[in-house]
This record gives sequence, C-alpha cells and structure tokens, in this order.
Amino acid sequence: MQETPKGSRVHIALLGRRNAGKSSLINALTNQETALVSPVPGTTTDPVYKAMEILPMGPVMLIDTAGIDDEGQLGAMRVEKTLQVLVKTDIVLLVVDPLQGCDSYEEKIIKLCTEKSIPLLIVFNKSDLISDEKKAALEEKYQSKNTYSYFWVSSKTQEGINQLRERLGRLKPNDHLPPSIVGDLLEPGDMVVLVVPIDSAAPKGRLILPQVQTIRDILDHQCMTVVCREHELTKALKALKNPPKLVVTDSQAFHQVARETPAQVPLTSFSILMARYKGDLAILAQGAKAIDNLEPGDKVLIAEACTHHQQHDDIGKVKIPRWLQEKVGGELSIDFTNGFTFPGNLNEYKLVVHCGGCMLNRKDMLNRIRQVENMGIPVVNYGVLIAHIHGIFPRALAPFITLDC
Ligand SMILES: Nc1nc2c(ncn2[C@@H]2O[C@H](COP(=O)(O)OP(=O)(O)OP(=O)(O)O)[C@@H](O)[C@H]2O)c(=O)[nH]1
Ligand code: SF4
Ligand SMILES: [Mg+2]
Repeated sequence: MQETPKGSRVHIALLGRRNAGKSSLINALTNQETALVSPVPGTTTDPVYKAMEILPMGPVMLIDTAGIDDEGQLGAMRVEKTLQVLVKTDIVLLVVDPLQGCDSYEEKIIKLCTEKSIPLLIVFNKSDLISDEKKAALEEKYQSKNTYSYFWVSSKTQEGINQLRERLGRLKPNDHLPPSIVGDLLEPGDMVVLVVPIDSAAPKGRLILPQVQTIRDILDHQCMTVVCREHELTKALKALKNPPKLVVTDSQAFHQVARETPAQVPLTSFSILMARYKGDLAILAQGAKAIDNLEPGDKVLIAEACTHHQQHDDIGKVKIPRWLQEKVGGELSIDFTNGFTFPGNLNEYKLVVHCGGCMLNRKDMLNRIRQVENMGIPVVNYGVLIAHIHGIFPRALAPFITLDC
C-alpha cells in the first residue's frame, strides 16, 4: 500500500481554524500519533502529507494544513499555502471546533470548494466537550446556511471516527483518475506487448514506474502481457498465436518497434500513455504542434513542478532546450521555473513545456495544463514533446485521438 505512487492517491485535505483539531483528526483516522498536536494555536505551519488506505476507496493521501485563521505577515503566508493545497485536493474535510462555531472562516472554505466543485464534508470535532443542546443549536444554525453533510467526532475518544472513515471511503472524488492507464482499451483476455529497452539510462535491476504501473493495470483488467527488449520484439510477436491487441514501447525505440510491428496492430509509447493518464492528451498533443511554428528568439518556458535532483544530461535543463533549438534552427529565449506557481509574465511565452508531473496527481496536473491553455498558450509535457520530436506522431496517438498532424 505504501508503494502506491503519491500522484495516484486520492488527496484529502483537512482544513479549518487553528486548534480545531485537524492534526488530532489525522492521528485518529490513521490510528497513529504522527501529526504534531498541541494546545498552542498554529502548531502545524506547512502542509504535511500522510499516506493511508481507506476502504473501499483505496489508497489516499491525507493533507494536514495550517489554520485558515492564522494572523500576521507569516500567518497570511501560511494561509496562502493552505489554500494552494486546494488545487490538488480531491476531497476536503472542513474541521470545526464547535466551541469556536461555524463562521466566516468556514464559509470561505465552503464557498471555495463549491466554486471548484470539490466534494466537502464538515467534521464537528471535540464532540466529547459539547452538550446535546449545544450540538442541536449548532446543527440548526449550520443547516440553515448550506447542504453539505456533517459528522460529529471526537479525535480524543475516537467517537464517530469509524463512521467518518466509512463515509469517506464511499465518496467519489471528481476528476481524479481516468479509467486506467491502458485497461479501458482492452477486453479481458487481450494480450499486450511491452517493449522495454535496457540501456545505460535504465536503472539497475528494476523497471521504471510507468512500466510497472502499466503491467499492473494490464493484470488488473484480466489481460496478459509479454515484456521484451526491442531486439527480441520480432521473436516475441512470432511466438504469439494471434497479433497482440496493443504494443507499447519506450519513445526512443519507437522507430525500430514501428518497423517491426504490423501496421494493423495499434502502437503507442509509455510517455503517451502516462500523458493521457495524468493530463489531457488532446491539449498536450495540440501543444506539441506549436513546436513546428516556433522561431529563433521566441520565449519558451520550461516548467518543473518540483526541485528534483539535477543530472548531468538533465532532460528539462539540457536535452529539451537542445532538441528544441535544433528543431528551430537557432537560439530560443528559454526560461525555467521550478515549483508550484507559474511566473506572472506567462502570457509572453509562445510555448510552455511542462515536466511529466510524477509528483503531481491528475487533478493538479490538469489544473496546471488548463491554466496555461486558458491563456491561449500552447502547452506540452516532456513525454508528448519527446514523442513529437522523435517523429512518432500520428501512429503513437492513433489508439486515442485523431489529430491533423
Ligand atoms: N477534548 C478534545 N480535545 C481535542 C480533540 N481534538 C483535538 N483536541 C485538542 O485540541 C488542541 C488542538 O489540537 P490540534 O490537533 O493540534 O489542532 P490543529 O487544528 O491541528 O491546530 P493547528 O495545527 O494549530 O492549526 C489540542 O490540545 C488537542 O489535544 C477532541 O476531539 N477532543
Ligand atoms: S517530473 Fe516529477 S521529479 Fe521531475 S520535476 Fe516534474 S514532478 Fe518533479
Ligand atoms: Mg495542526
């Protein structure tokens, strides 16, 4: 369970005022004392992520946050960080201390979640401190203002925690994941051939995450897979009684694999599969076409969602700028950004190239892609850019979308 990639988990954020008991509720839900709890308001200062499993929903990521009523200059920065979490949040638990009541702070969160269509549950915590009359009065006040479901719990005595867990497990978050990486293209019993080059760039002794996730997805859909290197593909295809339903290859071996895979067998790449799984393939493929219209001197933004460790021949910092400039036949004005926000001058760019977003969930990635697209700026991710630069459109896209390219 712990190995479910962060980006594939349903993200549940706990929001509320300082001291409402957000961190205590995380501990109660996970049955662990991992989150820092104290009577001092403002104990949690940054978003903290905690992985767990809530059945029947499956693997989730609980996000503890700083209070939404934090004060002062630093407090305002903490509130901003808390609100930024909403971009990647699939479900909100609004934690309310009934002694503080449900007021403008809570109403702000309810309004934001309504606008963003994020499912929300209100959790009245500290039920052990409240008389039945006070509970009834608060419920009445609250029900007159909105229609979200609410729960009474005590993170201290565990009262109501099981019911909350069960209800959470049945919630259906919006926009979380597409049907699957590849399973929605298959029928039970289908065979898929995966081509995995083992070269110096391949990690020692293991497959990379997209390859492992694809294998698991094929098995989850009662299908079968043959995994081979590009040199063994012809033998593997011959060994099969019938042609496979699909062949998936690493982009760099695409041309060789395309030559050896019969034209009637659909063929795509792992990077295209992951771009579809994580983002909006149609927007990204459209964005890739903008590469052909770039001219020397144009501004291009390379956006990486985190500050990962840089390698010698780094894909974002070195390879992609080189490929783009070779394609354009001159110098481009390339800027780099790392982290959550885009620069204020986004409208100056002719193209935004986004990283694969392995640390982002689908919702977060979709938000970022759409934010750029809504400004009328073409956006592509690394995988789809590489597919385009390697000239593997349109065959690699044919199983999903038809593009005039
Ligand atoms: N009696 C009672 N006390 C609780 C309950 N939940 C939390 N508390 C207490 O409330 C105080 C604040 O709890 P936290 O979990 O740190 O609250 P928080 O919302 O994370 O607070 P910040 O991190 O400061 O925003 C602590 O003293 C907890 O022991 C509860 O259900 N019942
Ligand atoms: S691809 Fe993953 S590791 Fe690389 S910058 Fe994006 S989120 Fe970070
Ligand atoms: Mg806290």
